[in-house]
Amino acid sequence: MRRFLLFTVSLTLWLPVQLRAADGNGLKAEFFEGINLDKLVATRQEPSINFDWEHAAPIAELPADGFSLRMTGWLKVPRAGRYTFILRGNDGVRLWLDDKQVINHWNSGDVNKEVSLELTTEPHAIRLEYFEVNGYARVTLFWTYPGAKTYMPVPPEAFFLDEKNANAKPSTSKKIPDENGLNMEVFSDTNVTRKVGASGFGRLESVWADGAPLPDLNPDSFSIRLTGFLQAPSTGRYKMIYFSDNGLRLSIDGKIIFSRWNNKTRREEAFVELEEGKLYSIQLEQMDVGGWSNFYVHWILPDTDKEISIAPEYLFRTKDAAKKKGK
Ligand SMILES: [Ca+2]
Ligand SMILES: [Ca+2]
Ligand SMILES: [Ca+2]
Repeated sequence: MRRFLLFTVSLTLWLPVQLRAADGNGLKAEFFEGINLDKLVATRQEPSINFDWEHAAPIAELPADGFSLRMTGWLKVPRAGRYTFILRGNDGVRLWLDDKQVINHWNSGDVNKEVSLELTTEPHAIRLEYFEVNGYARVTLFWTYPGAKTYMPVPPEAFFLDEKNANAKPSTSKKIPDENGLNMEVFSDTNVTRKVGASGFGRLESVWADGAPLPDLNPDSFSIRLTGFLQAPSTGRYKMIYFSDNGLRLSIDGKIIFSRWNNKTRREEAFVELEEGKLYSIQLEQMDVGGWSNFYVHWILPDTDKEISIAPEYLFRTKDAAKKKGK
């Protein structure tokens, strides 16, 4: 009950309350070969529905083209009322809420579909299906909630792996680790100065689109800072690749990997040596000065040639979280 209250209060006030993720945040993600959920190749936990794979593969086991994804879990809204959900991406999407299909666009090409629904604060079963046939691959679920001025990606704090977690009753069952991902600070200027909020954040990528990271933030003048730890899956030379609209800075163990803080939109690459199992502190800053905004950081592992998304299992909010995970 305490956790339930904390969650409700945090999302209701949002600014400047520090969000604390309850145990069991996230969604179950099943990745399939083929565009029709054909052959299951991996199951993992993902913090939210906010992916920008561009031309890369989501995970090493999958090709960059011709895959599909099913995400399931529970959605809990911060207060009762009318919510507008917007699904944007490329290619096909299907969305169910409370076992009712609310969006169905199972075609190739860009998609931008919305649905408006009255929701209670009870947990709502959610299911997303997605496929990528070729070219660009991305999918983000946005919402606007009652009283909000802008829309934003539905944050990880609103997703739960099971109904019990969503109700946040004290549970004696095995805890699902929620330490993966990073810490996010949000600023109401383009120079990471005026801090207006903080929360957990799952990945080194986000599509803000024409919206903002927080509901009342000016979508054309904001910046964010992500901090935490990165663990490398193998030893060797990594090619790091980023894209950002607009500026982006990335440092690993205090060493600057990328630094481009201007109004341009650009993709760039750099090499970095990493050791298997070692924990590296990581900091990413990103900003938008107007219009569309998104960013991602991908990597190509040593002795491979496939660009892939950095999965949340390699990202940790704290050093302790990574140590716990390693056991
Ligand atoms: Ca595509
Ligand atoms: Ca913008
Ligand atoms: Ca922009």
